[in-house]
Amino acid sequence: MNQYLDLVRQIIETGAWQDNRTGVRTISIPGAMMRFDLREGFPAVTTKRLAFKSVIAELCGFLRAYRSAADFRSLGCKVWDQNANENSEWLSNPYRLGEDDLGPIYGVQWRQWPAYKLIDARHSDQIEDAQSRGFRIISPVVDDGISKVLLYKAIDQLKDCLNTIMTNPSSRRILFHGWNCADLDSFALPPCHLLYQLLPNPATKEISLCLYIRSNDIGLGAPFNLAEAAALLHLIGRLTGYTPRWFTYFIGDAHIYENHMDMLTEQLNRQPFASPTLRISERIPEYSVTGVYEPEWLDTIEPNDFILDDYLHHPHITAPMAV
Ligand code: DHF
Ligand code: TMP
Repeated sequence: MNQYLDLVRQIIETGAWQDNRTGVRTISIPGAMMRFDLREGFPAVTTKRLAFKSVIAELCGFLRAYRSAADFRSLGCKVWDQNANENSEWLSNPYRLGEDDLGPIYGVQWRQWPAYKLIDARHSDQIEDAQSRGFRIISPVVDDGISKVLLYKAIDQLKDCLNTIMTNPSSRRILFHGWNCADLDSFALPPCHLLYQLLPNPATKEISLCLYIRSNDIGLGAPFNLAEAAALLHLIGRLTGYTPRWFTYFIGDAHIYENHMDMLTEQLNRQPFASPTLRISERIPEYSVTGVYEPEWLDTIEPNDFILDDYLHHPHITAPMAV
């Protein structure tokens, strides 16, 4: 994890101090990248103890399309409590569905992206085509004097990605997105990690991931985001018969909050350990062994299905999250 410490150093040495909505200033750089060879280990920070259980619980919550802090807590992840209940802008947002609601964050978009089509009623071929792909007719409507049909479908982007890995692995279009423009008014926090592209190589049977994060809190957020995306890639590899290989992590605004400086300078003084390894429970069938494709495991995977082996780390340190 030297790359993480290099990024921390680069931000401190070359960044600019900036204000932001939280009132806690950051030192920031515009644009950064890290690239990990997952054959060499799992990207868990070792200069502090990563809250691995919490990371994995958050991932399982996303896979189940959870949208309330209470649901995340029920799996063992408390990191959404403050966003759900302490940001005054969100508390007065008309789309908030009461205490603990977060809006249709990550998992809702990953597994149930709300898709609508408004088709001219005379184009029955288009309507039939959409229906054959799972769109359901909601209602006939008159739009600008023209008779149309409104159709709806909740798109499972993630399962669609797995299906494409199985049927068309040379595709360069295997991605899922969190940035739903039409929903931006109804999130407790607009998506930070927002674009995941999967790159299977059918010749080597390796699968890689490119992740784009528009805004990244390097002290608290990045260790979670790195571990979570790598764990997801391991799960996808298990279900589709590929070995995780390259994990490339792109950041838009890479920043350190001013009240995280003590934590991070302490981490820079610590000598990193060798990376641990991630193991996924044997109860999750390995496609490359069974030859049976079971994407339904995405819905029932449990926090205990992810095990971190040989994790050597320095003592726990933490710092406040800016809300
Ligand atoms: N807001 C801000 N300002 N930064 C974030 O990283 C952030 N992340 C969110 C929601 N809002 C955010 C979701 N992810 C922690 C880690 C990840 C996370 C939110 C919070 C966190 O506080 N981590 C502590 C405690 C973890 C634990 O014990 O469960 C840590 O020390 O890692
Ligand atoms: P912003 O919406 O003003 O960019 O604030 C979001 C903050 O949360 C920002 O500091 C980035 C941080 N963040 C992460 O770094 N990773 C995450 O996964 C989440 C949810 C937030």
